[in-house]
Amino acid sequence: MTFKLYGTPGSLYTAKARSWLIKNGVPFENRVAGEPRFREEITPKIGRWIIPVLETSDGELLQDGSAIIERLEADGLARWPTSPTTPRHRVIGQVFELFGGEGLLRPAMHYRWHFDEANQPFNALDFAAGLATPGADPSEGAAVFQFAAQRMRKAMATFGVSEASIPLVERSYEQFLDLFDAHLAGSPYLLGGRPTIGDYGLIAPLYAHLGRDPYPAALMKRKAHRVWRWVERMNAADLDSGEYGYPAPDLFPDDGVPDTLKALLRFVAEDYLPEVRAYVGFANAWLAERPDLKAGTSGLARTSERVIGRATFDWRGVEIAVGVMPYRLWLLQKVQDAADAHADNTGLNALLSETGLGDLVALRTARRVERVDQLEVWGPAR
Ligand SMILES: N[C@@H](CCC(=O)N[C@@H](CS)C(=O)NCC(=O)O)C(=O)O
Repeated sequence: MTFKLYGTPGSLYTAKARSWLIKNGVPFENRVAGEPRFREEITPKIGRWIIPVLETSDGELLQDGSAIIERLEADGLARWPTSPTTPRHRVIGQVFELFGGEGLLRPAMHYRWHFDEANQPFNALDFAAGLATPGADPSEGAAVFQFAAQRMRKAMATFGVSEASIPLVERSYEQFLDLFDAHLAGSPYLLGGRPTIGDYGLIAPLYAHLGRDPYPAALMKRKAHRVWRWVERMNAADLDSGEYGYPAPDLFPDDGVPDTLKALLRFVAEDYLPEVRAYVGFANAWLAERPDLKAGTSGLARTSERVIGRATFDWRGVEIAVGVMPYRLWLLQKVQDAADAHADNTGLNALLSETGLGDLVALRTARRVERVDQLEVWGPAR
């Protein structure tokens, strides 16, 4: 079976699904969202313009990186298990799926859209390559880039990038690079000798924006060679861990968590937990105002809408506002489901309290988010 992966070369979320397909040796074709077929046939079926979309050889469509990975793994296509099964590793995997896809959006947007001299010539061509009709006149590519760039610069504010937060975004990202680089001194992947779901979450921003756009790619190469190598590794078909002596594809023994990984978890607590608190609080207030919202609906007017409102909170001493997306709550639920899967969570609870991440498991929405027909909807009241 050959899959078709619709996306763009520089798309953050496409990078996650692509990396999984490559690493697991699953044959697929990289297709671009600029294909007329994507706009005309696929988008209406999905209900909104969104990438990535995976098409199976019998025409089934799957949208969403996390759903694609889960489904292909359930179909037996994983070369190595993607989701760890021990309590601590399982939760850590989900924490980094959430943090990678959603928590690194501030640096991903800032470093793509604020360094025009270095980035713009590359991105103009790169956006055209992914979004214009294949073979079209360059003027179509230029128009497509103008349109996308305008939207994305505007969208940047909904991720909390502002004049006041920019210096903090840079400081926090450099701190993340230092911590991840230090962790990778001991193992080629987040949890040891092979990639797991946390690596696939992290690769989304670290490949597509931060490891590939000219300005941040140079920064990563200069400041965090091991992270840059990990980005390369995550797009290689083998384990690509020669400099570690090509260790066996095993996770840290005994559900173990090295100190360098604890330091990364502490970073997530400091950097992202305030945002999680804000959006869970916002969602619960929003749900409380809509007691009659029917299960299976989103409460939004159009299927293309993804944001239920804006939550404001203090981030590293600056007030920022972010869009509240049920999709993020769905990924947060995955962390919580992972924690709920084990009867004995003694070791996990100790780790969460030691790293300040307890609230990530404790903070829940009054209703679950479900994905039905590729869209996020609210489940019944708990
Ligand atoms: N969580 C979704 C998010 C997908 C997503 O937001 N993709 C971006 C591109 S990287 C997109 O399609 N945005 C819609 C737009 O630009 O209108 C997934 O992993 O599939």
